[in-house]
Amino acid sequence: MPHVTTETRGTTIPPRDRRRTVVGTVVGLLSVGASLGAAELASALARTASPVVSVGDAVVDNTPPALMELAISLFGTADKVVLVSGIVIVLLGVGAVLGVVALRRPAAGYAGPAVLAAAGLAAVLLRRADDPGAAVPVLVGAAAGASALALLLRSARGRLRPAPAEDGPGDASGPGAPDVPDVPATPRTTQTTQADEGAQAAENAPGEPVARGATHTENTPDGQDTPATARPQDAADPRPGPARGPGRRGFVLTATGVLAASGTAGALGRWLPPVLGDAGGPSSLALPAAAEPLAPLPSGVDLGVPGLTPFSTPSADFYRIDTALTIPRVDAERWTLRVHGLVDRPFEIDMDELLAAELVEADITLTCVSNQVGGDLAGNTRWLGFPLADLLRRAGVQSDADQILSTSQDGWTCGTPTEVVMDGRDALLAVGMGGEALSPVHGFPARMVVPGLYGFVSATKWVTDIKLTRFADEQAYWAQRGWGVRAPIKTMSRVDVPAPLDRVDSGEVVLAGVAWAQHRGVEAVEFRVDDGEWETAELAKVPGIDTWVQWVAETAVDPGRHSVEVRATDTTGHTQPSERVDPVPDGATGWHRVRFTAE
Ligand SMILES: Nc1nc2c(c(=O)[nH]1)N[C@H]1C(S)=C(S)[C@@H](COP(=O)(O)O)O[C@H]1N2
Ligand SMILES: [Mo]
Repeated sequence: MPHVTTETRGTTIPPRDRRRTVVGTVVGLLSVGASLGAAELASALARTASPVVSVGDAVVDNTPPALMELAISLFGTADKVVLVSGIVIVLLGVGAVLGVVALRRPAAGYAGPAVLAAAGLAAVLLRRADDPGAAVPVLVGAAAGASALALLLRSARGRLRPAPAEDGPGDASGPGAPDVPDVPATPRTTQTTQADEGAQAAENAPGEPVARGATHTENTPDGQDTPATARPQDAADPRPGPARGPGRRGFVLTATGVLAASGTAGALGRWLPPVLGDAGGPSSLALPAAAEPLAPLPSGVDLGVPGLTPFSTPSADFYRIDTALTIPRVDAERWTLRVHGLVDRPFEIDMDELLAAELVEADITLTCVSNQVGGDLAGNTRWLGFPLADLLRRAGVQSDADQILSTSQDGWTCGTPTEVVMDGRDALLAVGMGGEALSPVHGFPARMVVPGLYGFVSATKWVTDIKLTRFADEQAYWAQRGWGVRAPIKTMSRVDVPAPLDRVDSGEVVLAGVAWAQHRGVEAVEFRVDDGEWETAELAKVPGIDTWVQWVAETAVDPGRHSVEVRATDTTGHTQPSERVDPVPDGATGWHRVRFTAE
């Protein structure tokens, strides 16, 4: 297809401009790719945060709570993948534009990586003030990106030599078009005129770091620059045709090389950390038994209704909510917890000392404040840990310290009312769940769990610091973003069976679900079918007041569409209200309703 022009919104784009755009885009994308790949590898080797992740963390930190809610409800736990992909896509997009600009104005092209690097440095250093090493991958990435840009620009210039009038078929092809066997070195033909040469020189100006005149060079397939003074030889070349050979092949080779190198670096960067960091994982931690093991769960906690949430949540199925884009990998050997602030005797404890202490067990249902009515951001397990109250007593809490401000290894903070932790409930510095060490996603090697409080004000994972302070003086992560400060878990109930839009046989139908009112205990669960009279459901056994409880009922229904609604009453006599309230700022309310069809 010689002499192809492209019609775009009425504008005729000459083939060379289009080629320029395509080549520039490729140059930009590959430069960004090189930058990201090198940064990933550098972060793995330097054992520090990946810049993409740090930027993501900075985005998360500065996202308004309402938007955060939206993201969580839209993408669930995939919100992290969406965010990281979004950042990479934006970077690639910026890279593509910069690549096109750089072909014309290399100076502007190089300003791109410089500005991006500065922004990256700012994000990384603000977010990881404690880890200046996190700047290393940003700088390595910027250097790699700039080098790739230089390399690609140099060979792209060969690719984009102005073509003679007798352009051949190869001319219309972009980098993605099927390749035509390349012409060997210096196939420039006599058709290349002085005028072309002049146009090229003009095009490269201003500021392009290319020597012109006698030293004007172009790329040959073996990557060597051949002085353009070889022109007389060119003139001897008998073949008519396009000036497409050396530049094209050189560019494709360079581009492929850059792509392969960045892909390899990126893959290594992703693959290395788990390999390097394996020492110190949960499997290396031998948990002692509790000093006084808790009685086994009473038989009858599980009603065994098909489709009903099991009483004990396997760790692998336990919901996960946190702001961490990559799971902090904490070495138990090096882990310490500092207890300080408004205390008489600040101290630090390490894992050996913690495991040697008298550990206790407790059955506690954890719940996220972001859980919607009918949602599944709740899980129940048997925790193993050291009583937080004993830890605080050892430090000697001063009377005005109404807030326990805990901080995770990755800098998340959480404010818990001191009086709640000290009131005798099983608030734990937990090291185990479900009979095993905590898994990395659930806070290995140590986290907090406080029965009766939503996770965001109590359940700090990867906890490394506990500071006694005052609510009036310091605000934790979510409090700074408009969420509640004291957030007891609201009484809630859910229908699991039938599942929404299920089809069941008419006649007797089994209804079942779970209800919770941690640290108050569920007194009763009621249900009603098709907005009829409230009826009382049967409750399963529970080990205490800190867990959820399964409920079950039977009802007779005719063929047709039906709904079932549920509400719980806790032992204080409080019945969950029908009024629908959003999770922000301190938990949703409302009755869960499920629609189903009997046939
Ligand atoms: N370090 C850290 N701990 C955290 C959070 C967090 O973002 N970072 N989120 C909290 C919230 S909002 C909840 S609901 C619980 C969830 O714990 P899980 O992921 O083990 O279920 O962890 C809490 N602990
Ligand atoms: Mo949460």
